[in-house]
Amino acid sequence: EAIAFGLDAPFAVEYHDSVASTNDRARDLAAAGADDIAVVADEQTSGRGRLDREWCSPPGGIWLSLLVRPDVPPAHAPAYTLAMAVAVTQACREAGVDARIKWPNDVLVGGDAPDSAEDTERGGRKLCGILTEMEGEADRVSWLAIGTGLNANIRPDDLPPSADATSLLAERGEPVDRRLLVQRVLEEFDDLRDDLRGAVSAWEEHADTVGQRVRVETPSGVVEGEAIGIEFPGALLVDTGEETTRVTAGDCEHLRP
Ligand code: BTX
Repeated sequence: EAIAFGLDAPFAVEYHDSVASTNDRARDLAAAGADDIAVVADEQTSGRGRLDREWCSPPGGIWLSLLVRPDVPPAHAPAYTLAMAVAVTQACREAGVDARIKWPNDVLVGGDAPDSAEDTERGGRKLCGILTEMEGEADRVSWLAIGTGLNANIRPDDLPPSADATSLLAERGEPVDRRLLVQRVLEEFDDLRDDLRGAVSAWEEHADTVGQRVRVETPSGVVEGEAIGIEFPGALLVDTGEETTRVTAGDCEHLRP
């Protein structure tokens, strides 16, 4: 199946067989003045995660960066990451995979669902990660590149062994139609971006994090407690037992009771 052709999506789509990073390509397009365009690649040769981590991007994935120029302050950017996580989760569920979101930017399978017997030691298998980059002034975003790495038709052997990763292929036992999936993700995102507060509520419905005991490594230290909610545009509220802390960035681990 090819992801290149016949897409009927609410965004222009630029397709690459192989590219260093779709986020880098989106940055270049932003510098050239482009707007509302999705860059999709079959393979990335230097895919990036957060904090300069490597993102393994073999052929068969959906490596997607969506360039948008919303008229919002930079502080609202996290809501776009959450909206993308919701869009991906819904599209994966339509493809028959019971995906859940872990704050802020991971889409997982298994592990934290209350009735899940598997992965009890591991906290879920990572299906997708999102890296949003932006440029802007103090009061207004110039552009946002929402980079989404979805392990679609990737064999388990081709995923990083240490990362508890999974793919739609591994979960379903058969490949997905990537073209349709890209289209559904873009359609869902297009709906959600017009109602970001609604997107943040939808996020809460699809997320496992709220209600869990969590340990979050933030840039200013570790926060541990019960995740009690999410607050627009994307802060996690953690009840530490002494106070409610708003966490805006960090790596979150769900703790077992
Ligand atoms: P993250 O920093 O939350 O996660 C990165 C970590 O995830 C890695 O350190 C590794 O342990 C694990 N990992 C690496 N590759 C995979 C994979 N394919 N599946 C599951 N786990 C993996 C998450 O960063 C954000 C990733 C965004 C990727 C997209 S792809 C399109 C766009 N272009 C680009 O270069 N990055 C984004």
